[in-house]
Formats: sequence, structure tokens, C-alpha cells
Amino acid sequence: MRSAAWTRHPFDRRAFLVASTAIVAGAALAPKRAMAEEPVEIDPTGAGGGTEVPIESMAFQTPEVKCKVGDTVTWVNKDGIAHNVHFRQGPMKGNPKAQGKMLNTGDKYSVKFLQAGDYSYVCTPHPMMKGKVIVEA
Ligand SMILES: [Cu+2]
Repeated sequence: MRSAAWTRHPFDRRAFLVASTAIVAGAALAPKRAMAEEPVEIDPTGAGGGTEVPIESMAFQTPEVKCKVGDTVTWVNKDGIAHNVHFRQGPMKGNPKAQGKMLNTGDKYSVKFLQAGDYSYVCTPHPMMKGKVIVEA
């Protein structure tokens, strides 16, 4: 009487080897992925705190902010129309997350800066609205 478990055994063993090889390969890749860190961490709820930049009268009211790596800047739209924060120069240039969501009146948007650099930004629909965050190491 041959048990089904016994005949399946070689397959199970091979599947185990394939799975464990994949896990080892994944573990080897993980540190590389962690090192290629994004230049910023975005909190679309705006709950990040830090330095506040009010948006009012079609302008970023503190157009230049200086901070350190690890600091957060939070934009608050106090204007009657929607605006956003769109990084067009510096470490976020060309990043898929460079263009922030549109902020309605009262909305906030927080960005934690993880890499040093000059982050120049505009408001996408009003590119004459300009600002810059200078992040020092
Ligand atoms: Cu705008």
C-alpha cells in the first residue's frame, strides 16, 4: 500500500528548494532596494507637522524654507481656490510623485525631506507661484 504522501514527497522537496531559493534571493535584494530611497516621504493627509507654509492670495507665503534632512514641511491652502506643490527642480525632478495632489481650501500636504538639495517647486495650474525648500544635510 503506497501512500499518496510518499509519492508526492520528491515534488514537495523540489518546491521547498525553489521557494527557499526565492526567499534567499529576495533577502539579498532587499538591502539594495532600501538604499535606493525616495528623496521625500509624502503624507497626503498633511498631518506631518513641521514648518508650515501657508498658501494665500495666489502665493506661497513663505517662498523659501530652509531645513535639515529628516525635517517636514506642511503646506496649508488658505486661499479660495485650489493649489498644489509640484517639485520641478532638485532631487524630486522627474519623480512620479513630484506633482502633488490639488489642495482645496483648508487642505494640507506634508513632505518629509530625506535627501539634501534645493527643491524648487511651483503650483501646476499657476506656475507663476514659486517656492523652494533648501534641505541641508
Ligand atoms: Cu495654484
